[in-house]
Amino acid sequence: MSRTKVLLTGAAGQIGQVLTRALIEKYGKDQVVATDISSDPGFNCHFEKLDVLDKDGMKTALSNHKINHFYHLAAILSATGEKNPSLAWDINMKGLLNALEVAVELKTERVFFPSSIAVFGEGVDKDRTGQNAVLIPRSVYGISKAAGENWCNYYFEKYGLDVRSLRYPGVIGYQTMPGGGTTDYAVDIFYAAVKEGHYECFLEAGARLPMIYMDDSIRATIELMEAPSDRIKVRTSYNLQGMSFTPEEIYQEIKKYRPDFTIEYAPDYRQKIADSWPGSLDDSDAQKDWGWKRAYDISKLTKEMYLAIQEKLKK
Ligand code: AKB
Repeated sequence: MSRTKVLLTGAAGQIGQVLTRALIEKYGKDQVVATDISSDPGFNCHFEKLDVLDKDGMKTALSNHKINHFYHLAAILSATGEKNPSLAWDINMKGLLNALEVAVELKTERVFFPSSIAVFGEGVDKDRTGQNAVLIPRSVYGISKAAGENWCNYYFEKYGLDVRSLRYPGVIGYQTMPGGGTTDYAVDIFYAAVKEGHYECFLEAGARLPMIYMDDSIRATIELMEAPSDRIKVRTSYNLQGMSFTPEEIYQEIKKYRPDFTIEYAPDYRQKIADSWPGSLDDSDAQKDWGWKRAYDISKLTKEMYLAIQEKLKK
């Protein structure tokens, strides 16, 4: 096999920035090409502006740099998607189809597609939602991700494209800010705790959702992409679980570091999206097939997040 050379779309996003840096660390800066529609956030690898709706531009970038691992991350998330459904559909669907078509044309070895807990909606057990549970999403974002997973499976079956995917829970990290998601509160709350000592939460106190620490999500992504092809049995998308908590539970954890921290609940339109999502996922297929194992629980996450943000805001 040739040396791994990766290209990412959406590299300036919440996960993209951290994943790009992790891939540079793993493969070396000359082996990574970061692309995004917005400008370079300061990577020390090659960066190109790329709109995922520009199929020719995508093809040129992948072919010029002789890419064999393609991480197609660019997407509009759940909350923004509800405000602008047609934009979410175009970026999430057309962007993915461009990526899959180009990967087939160029015989790209491996493709990564990020899916989400948002693919689930009606008719599932909220607790430990299964790998093969029914997909009746209630958000535009969820509809696009459920369709996207099926397109991935189709390209695998029809063209043998080695495409791999994870259903990400809400990703929580101190390095980057999320944007336009329903789980964003779980990052915002830490900044509010450190800066103001008060947080107004846009979800209800009891809105339990699956979450994952950034380190775990990056490790899962790279482990999935590095696994031998015959270990990948699911070609739609793997359930991935880190931990589950409610706003009130994470608030109580943060109070251990800042006892005077206060919270008030002012649920908005995002509560309806959260209501449609599972409270936890059963990720035993990921564990069994390619060895997934989470490293962070709520207390370890809270400690690292709080201390890292405190340090960051001192500078
Ligand atoms: C969102 O809240 O939209 C995302 C997700 C769970 O996919 N973080």
